Amino acid sequence: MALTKEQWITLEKKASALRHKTAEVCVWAKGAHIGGAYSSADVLTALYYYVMNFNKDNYLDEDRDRLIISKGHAGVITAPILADLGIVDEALLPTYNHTGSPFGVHLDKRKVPGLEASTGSLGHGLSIGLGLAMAARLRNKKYFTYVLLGDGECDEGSVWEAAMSISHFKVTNLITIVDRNQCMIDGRTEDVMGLEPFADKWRAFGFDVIEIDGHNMDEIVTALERAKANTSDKPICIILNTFKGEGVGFMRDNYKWHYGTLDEAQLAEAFRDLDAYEKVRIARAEKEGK
Ligand SMILES: Cc1ncc(C[n+]2csc(CCOP(=O)(O)OP(=O)(O)O)c2C)c(N)n1
Repeated sequence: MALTKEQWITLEKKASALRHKTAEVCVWAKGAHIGGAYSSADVLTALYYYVMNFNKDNYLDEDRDRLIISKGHAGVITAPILADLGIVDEALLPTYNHTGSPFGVHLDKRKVPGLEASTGSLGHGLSIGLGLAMAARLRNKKYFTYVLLGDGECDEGSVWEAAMSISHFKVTNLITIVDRNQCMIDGRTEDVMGLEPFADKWRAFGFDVIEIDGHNMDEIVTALERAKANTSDKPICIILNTFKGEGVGFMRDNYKWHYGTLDEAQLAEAFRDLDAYEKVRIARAEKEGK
């Protein structure tokens, strides 16, 4: 158990608030990648609000932790997080995906403070993270680099080239995280391009694998802390078993909600679901938290 009950509940409330805000941004944007934002919402909350040394006062410091959101279409939740952290202007969120906005549907590092890399073209984030992590080692810096990949993204060969290098060079200050929601843009991963045995593939590339429920905040934090404390020379890949659209009944586990927008009735239904979901999640933290 990594979290106290209080910390766990605080993170649950934050993840829920972010899911609500993401739905609003999706409406303002007239469409965004909401399904994969929701599968990643819990790990992003754990990273930005508990695990990482990253905040509005240090986001430009050399020693800050780095997170590369390689599945860059999760911008629809990244922008609200950076606004909530006070790094970007919250008043600009309604412009998301509009002409002239600093926020495109994929975020641009040159326009969005706090963003470590412009992503959206899948398959590049792990190599970017590898470079940042090797730079830390060469310069004797203590920061950690985290890279969040989509499972569909792992169809890209470049992911595996980076994986090969990470284990070859024993880059253990890089923590690879995969959002294994089993869905991609136009189908289920196992129908489009089978990934299984997925964990064994990472093992074959020289990684130790931690596989967890990606919607259990305590498991997420425990896994990240275990990865940070790794003293072996094998890098770690955390596979998060998640659901696309987690939190909203009509989106959950449905690849058709990879990208979409919400009309008024759908937004109201989504909010009702998210409110009920928050209650269930908090009840679990109350029951299982210490
Ligand atoms: C190089 C590249 N090819 C294709 C796309 C189009 N695309 C956008 S999202 C996506 C599916 C990604 O699936 P996954 O990584 O599982 O994302 P998630 O389900 O977590 O949202 C694809 C193919 C892209 N953005 N970049």
